[in-house]
Amino acid sequence: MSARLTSPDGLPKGVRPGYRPEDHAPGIVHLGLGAFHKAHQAVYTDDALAAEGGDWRIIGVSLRSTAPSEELTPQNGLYTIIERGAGGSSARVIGSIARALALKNDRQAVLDALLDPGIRIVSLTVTEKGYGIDRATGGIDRTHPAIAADLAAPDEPRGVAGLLVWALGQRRAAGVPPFTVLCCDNLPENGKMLRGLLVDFARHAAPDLADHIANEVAFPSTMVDRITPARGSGTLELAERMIGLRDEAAVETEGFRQWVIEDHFPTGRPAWEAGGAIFVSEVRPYEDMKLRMLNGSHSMLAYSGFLAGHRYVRDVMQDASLVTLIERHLAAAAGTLSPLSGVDFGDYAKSLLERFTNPHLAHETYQIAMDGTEKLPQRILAPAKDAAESGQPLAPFAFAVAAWMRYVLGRTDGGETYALRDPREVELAEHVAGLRTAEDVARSLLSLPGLFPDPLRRNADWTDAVTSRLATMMAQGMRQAIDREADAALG
Ligand code: CS2
Repeated sequence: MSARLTSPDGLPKGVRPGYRPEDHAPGIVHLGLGAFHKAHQAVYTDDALAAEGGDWRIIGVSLRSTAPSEELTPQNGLYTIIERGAGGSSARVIGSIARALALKNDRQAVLDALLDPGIRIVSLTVTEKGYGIDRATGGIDRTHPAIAADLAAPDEPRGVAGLLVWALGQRRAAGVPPFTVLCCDNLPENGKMLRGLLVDFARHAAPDLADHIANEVAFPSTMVDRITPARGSGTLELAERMIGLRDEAAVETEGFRQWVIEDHFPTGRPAWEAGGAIFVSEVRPYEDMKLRMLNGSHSMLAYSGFLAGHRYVRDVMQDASLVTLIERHLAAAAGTLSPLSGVDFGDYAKSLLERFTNPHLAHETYQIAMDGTEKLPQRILAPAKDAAESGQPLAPFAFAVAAWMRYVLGRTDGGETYALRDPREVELAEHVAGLRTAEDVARSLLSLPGLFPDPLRRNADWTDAVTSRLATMMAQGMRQAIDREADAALG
């Protein structure tokens, strides 16, 4: 068995970080130390450190799991990133993570890090459901478990809002400037959203802080992109073959990466442009493009592809009818966007089809299907509403929603059951329990509180388009429904 990765010494140039990690102090706390962060922001930070130096290493924190810190700590934060493209694979070791902590085990160290004046940015990838946001009001969702717990005990925070508001309050009391809060989750206007959440949380938990957070803390929005599957069974063996050392924390990802950021960092930032990050004054158009085109078609293909028996996205891309529907979806989503200077949505769609086809990426449809109630609003329902308002085709979005509703029934056409993995899974199951017809299922799910925008719910064209597709899926099976829909699309 090979020795374990613990130091960059001895690694070939090009594989080891282009700087001495121990020469750089931490400047960032990152909440949500998952594969995506390791494949995205940590890589950009690695590039920035190599190009410009600075005290910008990352203290990574997992809020729930202890696995990331157990994997990374014995390796001094080092791990391999394996980029897998059609043209081959490459590996490099990332040195930007200075420490890996788990809130459960290292609570005091996490709190100390958040108060450290050297920490100038707190970034986050906690998934859409991690925030506890009420999408209707933009404020806190009091039924969210972490929000409820943190409101009850604001001085012993454990969720995102509780931790950040507590830390910003302590920093203000100690005369330490606030950190910049950088949301890196797939949510529209994610900086603005997080600001609204924290201000509302503060109003309830620490009212004298609400204005301070609203006026003195920077919340730049960002669009993040890199397709990063959950680690597969072969990742660690592959890493060992590629770098000659054992690495329990290796990540596989695609070659492509993109990061568009609003340049508002009053407390400084790493030179992320060294890794290719783009700084703009207005991120919203990029976010809409990515959420509606990439993530929207991802969700559509995940529900329909999973129920048609496709385990991976790359398998979906071998299904001619589904490719037709993905192309149609991309065009419909593009039709809802305002023009973006320098970007051709047709070229963007082509690049997405290529990325989805990557034969070396084992990205499970079941992984993308997770958390539908958190993902549909920005990916499918917002563009559907815009399409309805401007008289553009509703069919692509109605097909995606019908596939999600079919998925919510919890069993395949062959009768196999699966877990929904959605924060509202209990409520979803209750909503469809005992219902037999597509009309009843569609009516019941369309009435879920806070999910479908009212103008869509009241739009008979929309409800009919969803219901008729769900009826085909339920009566004839997903295979038939996909083929019929693709035939109609080709018209
Ligand atoms: C995917 C995203 O799991 C999902 O819902 O759509 O994680 C997607 O792979 C990333 O946003 C790509 O940047």
